[in-house]
Amino acid sequence: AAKPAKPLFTESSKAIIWGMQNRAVQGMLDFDFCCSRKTPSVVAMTYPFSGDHKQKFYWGHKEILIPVYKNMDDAMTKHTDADVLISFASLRSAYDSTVEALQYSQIRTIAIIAEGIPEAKTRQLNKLASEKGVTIIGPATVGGIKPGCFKIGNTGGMLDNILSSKLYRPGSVAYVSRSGGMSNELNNIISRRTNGVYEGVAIGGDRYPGTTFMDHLIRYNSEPDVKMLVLLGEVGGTEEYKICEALKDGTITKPIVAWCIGTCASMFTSEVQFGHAGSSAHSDMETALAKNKALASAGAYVPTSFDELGEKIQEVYEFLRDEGIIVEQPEVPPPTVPMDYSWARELGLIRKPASFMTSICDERGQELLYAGMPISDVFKEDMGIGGVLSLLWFQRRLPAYACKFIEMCLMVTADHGPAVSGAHNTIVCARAGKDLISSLSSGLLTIGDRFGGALDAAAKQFSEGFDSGMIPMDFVNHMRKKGKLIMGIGHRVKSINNPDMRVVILKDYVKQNFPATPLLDYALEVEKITTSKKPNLILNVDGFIGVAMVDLFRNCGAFTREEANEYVDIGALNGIFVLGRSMGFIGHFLDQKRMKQGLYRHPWDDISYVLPENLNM
Ligand code: Q5B
Repeated sequence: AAKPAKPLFTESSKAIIWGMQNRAVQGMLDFDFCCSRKTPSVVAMTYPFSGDHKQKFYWGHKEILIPVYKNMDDAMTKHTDADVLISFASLRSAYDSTVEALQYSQIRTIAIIAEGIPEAKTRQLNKLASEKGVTIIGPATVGGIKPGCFKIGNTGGMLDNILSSKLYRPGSVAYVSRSGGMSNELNNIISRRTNGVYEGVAIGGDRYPGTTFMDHLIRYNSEPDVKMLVLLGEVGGTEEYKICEALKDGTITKPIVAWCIGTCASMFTSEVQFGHAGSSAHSDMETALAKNKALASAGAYVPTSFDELGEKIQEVYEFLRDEGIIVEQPEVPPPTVPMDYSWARELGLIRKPASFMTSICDERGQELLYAGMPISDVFKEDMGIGGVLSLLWFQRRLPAYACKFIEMCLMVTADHGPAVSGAHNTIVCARAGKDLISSLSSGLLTIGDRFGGALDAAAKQFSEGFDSGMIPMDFVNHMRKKGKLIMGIGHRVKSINNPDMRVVILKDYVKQNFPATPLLDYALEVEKITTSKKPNLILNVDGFIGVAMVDLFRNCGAFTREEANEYVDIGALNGIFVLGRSMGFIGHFLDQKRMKQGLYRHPWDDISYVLPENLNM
């Protein structure tokens, strides 16, 4: 019997991963756990574009930290037990990072996942690796898997696949394929037809793979626990003929089931290039048909089609089992690896009450939805800011006249000069060197009952008076008796002699477009009474918008009475002033910055200092 070759992977193999491939790393750790490995197979990650830090992963239920090093040298010197490098480097950086890894004698195996590395570069890598006695798997591969021991990156797919193909414990069948995708199909076929996979390697689809079919088959042939071999070759190249020679000269002694895919190439009238760089026949010899024929005559078990590959594998396996060459072992269930929350949820296996609910916007799908309406439709229908606001604030489409009214409110409240409280605060804040958001917030925080924030309270007070059947005079007297100011009444500079044009504009529009304005009419009657006492006690811009919005809610047909009241109660209407005036505050901020205004200090002569007399304590 041939001397057993040193296995590429054992249950104590440890890898350094090149690249921030957290999913692949977690997949490897889950595989390790369900194989009952004692320690994780990933000891470190290296990635030149990140600083040194640690990444969190699961080891079964537990959370563990795996170090990430910016420099490969640190990863190697701090983890001298690592003997495998799995490189997820791109085709641009794979060469340099592999050359670098080859400088470290601890590394015995390198898997290169990248596709598209120039062939000349791959050949240089292969030469260097062979000088150093390093096994390269790839490039252009998913890698390989040794059940119970080690899994390269994403090989074998997700955990449910690992479990269903029983890749957590060794079987007796070792395979080699070119294709990573097909290697997963082999895992499936072999697990169904035999006692399972002992080891499987996908050498990769490039013309010059780092290791060849023969490298792995010879290794498997000398491995006592491997009882039969499976080869999945493909159209292109002549590597399969070396296997024919090895079968004939006795280098390969174990039964081998072989199939080269790509037999359909003969159905095409021109040369066919399949998915891999190497999968194209340049001569008759390189066709899948010719290679299958040669393999069969060399003594391999060759099915008549890929569909029959499983049956052929089963046939050979059952023969070996019946001969006592393969002794089936009792199945031991693998340890349970907890399922990731997101995956379990996707499979519909778990549910959890959300801690957070939303009903206005959904950004998860292909297209952003405002209250269920795709953003492209919002533009198609030219809904404008008023329409967007109606969707996001009220979850419904309001009639066009209502959207226009909302936009008009935003326009008239956009600014009212630098002297008003909010603009003043914004300006002082900007001049103190603060940023836009701080200055804007400073202005917004000034909005309240007296300044700009009287819309909701006005809507509520006038509604209560009107709904309770109080005539306007009684309402005014009632408020006075309670010692309360009527919200939405009064202005510092505007009066009946100096009317507020903003209110005039809105009033004209509302009178012409709203279906009914009972509350506004009531408020205007109140205004007549208050202005007869003092000319500045007008229905101000806050009060006007407040009562007009109540008329809109109650009469546009889009809200129930309860909904109309609720929007007032929850403070929606002040939002109109806040939103509108934000435009002005931002304008004031930019204005101050543009004019390079320095720190504001209030002049002493404008402050009356009224301290208590010296108390002579
Ligand atoms: N009296 C607005 O006051 C102001 C009365 C009233 C009954 C009233 C005041 C008020 C309610 C809140 C309100 C929004 C503080 C205003 C806005 C946006 C702005 C701002 C801008 C912009 C003005 C004098 C006499 C007193 C008071 C009586 C006053 N208000 N009676 N109900 N509401 N209104 N805020 O002029 O007998 O002499 O003691 O709080 O609606 O913020 O441009 O500046 O776009 O930025 O200082 O338009 O009306 O009057 O407090 O000296 O009172 O009138 O009881 O009577 P004034 P005061 P008496 S819009």
